[in-house]
Amino acid sequence: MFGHFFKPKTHDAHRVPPGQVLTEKFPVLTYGPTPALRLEEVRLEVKGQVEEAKTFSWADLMALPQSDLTADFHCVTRWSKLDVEWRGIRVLDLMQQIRLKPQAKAVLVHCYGGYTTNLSLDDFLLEHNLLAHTLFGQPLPREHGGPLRLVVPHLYAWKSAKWVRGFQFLDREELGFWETNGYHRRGDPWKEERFSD
Ligand SMILES: Nc1nc2c(c(=O)[nH]1)N[C@H]1C(S)=C(S)[C@@H](COP(=O)(O)O)O[C@H]1N2
Ligand SMILES: [Mo]
Repeated sequence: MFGHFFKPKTHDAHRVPPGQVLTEKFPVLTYGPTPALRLEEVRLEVKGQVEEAKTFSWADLMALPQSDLTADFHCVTRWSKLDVEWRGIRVLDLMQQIRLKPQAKAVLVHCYGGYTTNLSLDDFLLEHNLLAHTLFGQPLPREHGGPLRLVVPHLYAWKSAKWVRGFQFLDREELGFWETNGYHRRGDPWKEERFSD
């Protein structure tokens, strides 16, 4: 379906989670239409269980520290891509701007186009999580979530929400789009958390 898959070289085998095959391409996996957004209209809204809700413009986001991330990408439909190179704003750097209420336990990620996905606060507040605007040194292509997507590399890629529009902090877990349609609430590829029981 996505061209040819291959088995990892021996030295990479430990990087491929169970049940996954490698691809050198970067397949596009989108449910529904692909939003077209101009940078001037992009907003990132942070709301819910926070002391003060905040909205970030593109300029606000670019003024935050910028970081690189090289990470493997694992789709639950069984393809993995090693060493994807992203650049953007670390979730932890964004969250320096936000004071969470003590009861915040989970986050529901909202996207332009209506897609949602859920994360526990523990899975969200990790150093490697990135709001990416650049892929392999180029502006993030629209089909891959440009201008701005979340990258959560330790979980299956459906958690890496494209065209992200906001973070809603919650005092208890609320499931997102795929999670209400049979996918696992967490999605750790190393534990093969593909589907809910
Ligand atoms: N907004 C949005 N984000 C999304 C999706 C989607 O349909 N809509 N698909 C998810 C799934 S299932 C995967 S595997 C990855 C795919 O990212 P890619 O298209 O850049 O490969 O995006 C995730 N993020
Ligand atoms: Mo996926």
